[in-house]
Amino acid sequence: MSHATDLKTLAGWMCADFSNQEQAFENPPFYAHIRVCIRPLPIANFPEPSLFLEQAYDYALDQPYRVRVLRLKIIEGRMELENYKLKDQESFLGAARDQKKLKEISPNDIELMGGCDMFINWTGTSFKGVVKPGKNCRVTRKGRETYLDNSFEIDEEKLISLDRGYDPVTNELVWGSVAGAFHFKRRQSFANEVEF
Ligand code: CYC
Repeated sequence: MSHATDLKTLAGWMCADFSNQEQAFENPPFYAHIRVCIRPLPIANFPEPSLFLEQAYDYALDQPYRVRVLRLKIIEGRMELENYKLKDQESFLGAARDQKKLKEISPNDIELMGGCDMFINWTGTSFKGVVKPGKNCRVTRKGRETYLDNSFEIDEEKLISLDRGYDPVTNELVWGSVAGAFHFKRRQSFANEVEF
């Protein structure tokens, strides 16, 4: 059984090669086949627990369209997650599937995405994350400024994730799944690579 500040279990569950193949197959107009690959960054370079994330279409695994570093922290008895961009995303493309590249990343290569911190709570059977309230996580997409509203849930079986962007003035949905959350399953776990 896990608990509210169990970074190791959370990281162990997050570090995997995830696919929503079943969902994409069942509902092709609404869900593309996406792969999410998360690997721990070596503690030699990142003394604070940090994960590297790549999101890609299954047919273009070597050209991920979203690359981030996620830093896990314990603050006031619960966990939080900070989101970082890569200053030069191009130089590290594919690092989630290439340990040699992964080892070349250092804290100097990343940049905090202000306003995008998340709370992560233990539900008793899973961890649930949500971005901190206040519409502060701004994402410009299709030339429009939006704020992120999201939630994800993870356990031993699955990763469920819903990320959407809304217009800060009208609260109208601008981007994100109209059909609901993405359901990912693990193809391969990297829990054994977690060093913290
Ligand atoms: C955006 N997703 C975002 C943003 C944050 C997260 C902070 C806004 C800033 C940014 O572009 O990074 C964070 N979402 C998360 C985290 C998880 C999550 C930490 C737990 C793994 O689910 N994002 C995912 C999903 C996936 C997704 C697994 C569903 C397919 O990690 C989609 N998130 C997604 C997209 C954007 C986004 C498409 C918009 C990015 C953009 O247009 O720039």
